[in-house]
Amino acid sequence: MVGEADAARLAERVKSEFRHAWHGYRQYAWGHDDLRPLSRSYRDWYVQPLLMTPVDSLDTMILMGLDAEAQDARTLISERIEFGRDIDVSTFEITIRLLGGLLASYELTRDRRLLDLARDLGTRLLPAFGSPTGLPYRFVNLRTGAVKGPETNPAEAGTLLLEFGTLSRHTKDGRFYETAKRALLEVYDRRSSIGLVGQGIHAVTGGWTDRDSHVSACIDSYYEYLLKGWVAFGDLDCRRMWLPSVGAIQRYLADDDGAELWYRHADMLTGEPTATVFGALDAFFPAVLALSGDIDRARRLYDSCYEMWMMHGIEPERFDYRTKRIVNGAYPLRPEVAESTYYLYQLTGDPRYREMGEALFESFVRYCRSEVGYASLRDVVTKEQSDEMHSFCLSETLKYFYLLFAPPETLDFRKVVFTTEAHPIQRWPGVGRSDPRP
Ligand code: DMJ
Repeated sequence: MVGEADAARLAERVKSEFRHAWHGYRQYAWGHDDLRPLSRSYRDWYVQPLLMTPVDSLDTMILMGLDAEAQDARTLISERIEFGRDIDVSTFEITIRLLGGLLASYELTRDRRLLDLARDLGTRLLPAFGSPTGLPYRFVNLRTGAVKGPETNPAEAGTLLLEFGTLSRHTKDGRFYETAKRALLEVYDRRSSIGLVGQGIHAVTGGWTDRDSHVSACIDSYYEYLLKGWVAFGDLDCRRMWLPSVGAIQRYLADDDGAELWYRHADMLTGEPTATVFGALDAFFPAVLALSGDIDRARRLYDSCYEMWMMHGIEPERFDYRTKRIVNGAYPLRPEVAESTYYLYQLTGDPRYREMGEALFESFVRYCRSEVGYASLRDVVTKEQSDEMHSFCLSETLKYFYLLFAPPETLDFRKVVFTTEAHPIQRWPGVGRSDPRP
């Protein structure tokens, strides 16, 4: 049983592990995107760094009350960040990590410099949506607005509304909301006659390029934003799209034998099952189900995810839940199980989620902590580490572990919605726009 004193101790422990990860970045990767923890060096995503780790993790520092670290990061961001670069960036990744990070930190600090940066970045991302369908290209040049990568997927095309909507809120410029909302509608309108989407779609033709349907990579956060667009903005179009979508998921993708609940892969046109593969990314779904009010399925799927984690003491990227064999054994410090633990604790108050969260956190530290920062695992069976610390380790994984144990006044769960990158944004109910398409 994790009592209040234990919870306070665990919150402090998570905070000190965050500090360990951040100080690794501070010492060996300062001014760059990511820390390489084993070689004690850095990785930049593009030819010029965009400060991925500091921007993505600033709100975690603020929530943890790490004032000196947060101040340091804010100074670095305002002095060094420059978005007008001749680089082709990922529309999706830059939106969820940088735009979301800047906006959540702006809401927590009211530092206008962060909002000005967000407005500049959002404006530079807008040309990505200039396809004939309104679906965004995967890449956009931040200086020229040139686009490339028409072959996209529901997750990359449909996980932009919380960030762009929040930018509209603070700039009073409705273009951001409308553009991202249109992209979401365009994905939904191309669903199959049985209500499923595939994992590949072409932004120019609007045709599907891959019919594999599931709740995993390339689709996952599209569903998340249908629900969260409704919760965050009271957007009734999002509600109209979420309800039948989750109905189709339950009908064709849920694999429920009465004992265990999992979600499989199926053909989007026929619903025919194609694979019994589940993975670390899919573990976001208990959180989404819980937020939607489906606590029973959320609890049962969470138990499956916990079993997946405990099989080897840490979760594999993908495994076959029928044969229990690993399909991809890497662990890149993903947050989804911690996220679902936090949601279920918030929404049920059941102390078992803190107990399970403690076990998850202890194994996360045992296997992934390195002398400098945190390291991904190449293989969850051998526990061999690899030289990567993704920014979501600080922005998401450690944030969700912290919030699971932190006192309630740290953040009011019911007043915010977390973006897919765990950036808490204030709810803005009633803004709900109608379909912005001509
Ligand atoms: C994060 O960038 C986001 O959570 C995204 O939605 C999925 N992948 C990573 C974390 O696993």
